[in-house]
Amino acid sequence: MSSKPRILVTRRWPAAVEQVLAERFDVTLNEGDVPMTAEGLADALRTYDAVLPTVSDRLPAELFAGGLRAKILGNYGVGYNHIDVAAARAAKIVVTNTPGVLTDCTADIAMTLLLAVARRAGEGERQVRAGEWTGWRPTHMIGSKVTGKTLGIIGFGRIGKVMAKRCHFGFDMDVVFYNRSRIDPAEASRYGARQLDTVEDVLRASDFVSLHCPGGGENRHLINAERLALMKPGAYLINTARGDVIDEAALVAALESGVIRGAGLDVFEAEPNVPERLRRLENVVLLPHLGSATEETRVAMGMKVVVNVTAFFEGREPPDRVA
Ligand code: 8YV
Repeated sequence: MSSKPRILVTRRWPAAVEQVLAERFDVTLNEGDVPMTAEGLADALRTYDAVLPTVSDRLPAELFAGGLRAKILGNYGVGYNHIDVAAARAAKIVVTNTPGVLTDCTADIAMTLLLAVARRAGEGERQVRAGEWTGWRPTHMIGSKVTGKTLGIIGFGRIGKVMAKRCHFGFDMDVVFYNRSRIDPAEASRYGARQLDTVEDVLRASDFVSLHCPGGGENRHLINAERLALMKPGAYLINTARGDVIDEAALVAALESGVIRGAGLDVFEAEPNVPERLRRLENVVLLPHLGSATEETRVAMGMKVVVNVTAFFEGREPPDRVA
C-alpha cells in the first residue's frame, strides 16, 4: 500500500503536470476526460485525500456533508465560484486556487473579443468561409473604431489592470474603472486608468465595458436590464469573468433590440450551453471559455496546484489558500 496521499484529478491536465503529480502522489487521472457527475464528485470527496477540480465541476454545499476523507481541494483556475467555499471551510477542507499565471492570457482574450466584435471579425470570417463575399466596397461591414475610445472596467484586480494597460498604452484609450475598494490614484495611473464611484458611472461613460470581477455571490447578475440600459447605444460589453455576472436573458434582449451594439463573450451562465437566441445574433463574438487556454498558462496553472498541494501535505501553508 502506498503511503503517498491519494489524489484525484477531475479532468485531463497538460501531460507535463500530470507527470509531476504521478511522481509525487498516488494519483488517479481522468484518462477519458469525461466531466464528473455529482455522485462521482461526492464519492471522490469520501475516498481521496485531495481532489483537484476545474470550473466544469460543481461542488455545492450538499457535497460537503459528513464522512469525508478529502482535506484539500486544489482548484485548477483562479475563479472558484463553482465551489461552495463556506461549506468546504465548515467541513475543514482547505481550498486553493491559481492566481497570477493566467492574468496576461485572460486579458489577451478580452482584447481579442473587444477587437473582434468592434471590427466585426467573426461576421467577416463567416462570410468569407461561406463563399459569400462579393468583393470590396466602401460600405462593406463597417465596424466601430477602437483606438481613442473609452474603456470601462468592472473589477480592477490583476486582470482588470493589465487589460487597462493594454487599452491605454496600446490603443490610446481613456480607461475608467469601478472597483469595490478604493485604489490609490497613483497606482491606477500606472495602468493609465482612473476610478469612478459606481458601476453606473462606468457604464454611462464607456464605449466598451469589460468585466473582470469574480462570479457568484453579490456579483450574480451585476449587469442586468437596468444597467444595460445605462450603457451608450453604440457600446459593447466584453465578458471574460464569469457567465453569471451578466443576466444572459437581459443581454440577449438588449442585443436584439439595439440597447447596446454588441458583445464579446468567453463565459456563459450555463456552460457549455449557450442559448440559441444568442448564437443566432451576428453582433456577438462567442468563445468557448478560452481565457487561460495557452500552453504556457495551462502548464503554469497545473504547476501552481502542484505547489499548493505539496505544501499542504508537507505541513506547510499552501501559498494560494482561499479557504
Ligand atoms: C480556467 C478560468 O481555465 O481560472 C479561471 O478562473 O476562468 C479559466 O481560465 C478555468 O477556470 C479552469 O478551471
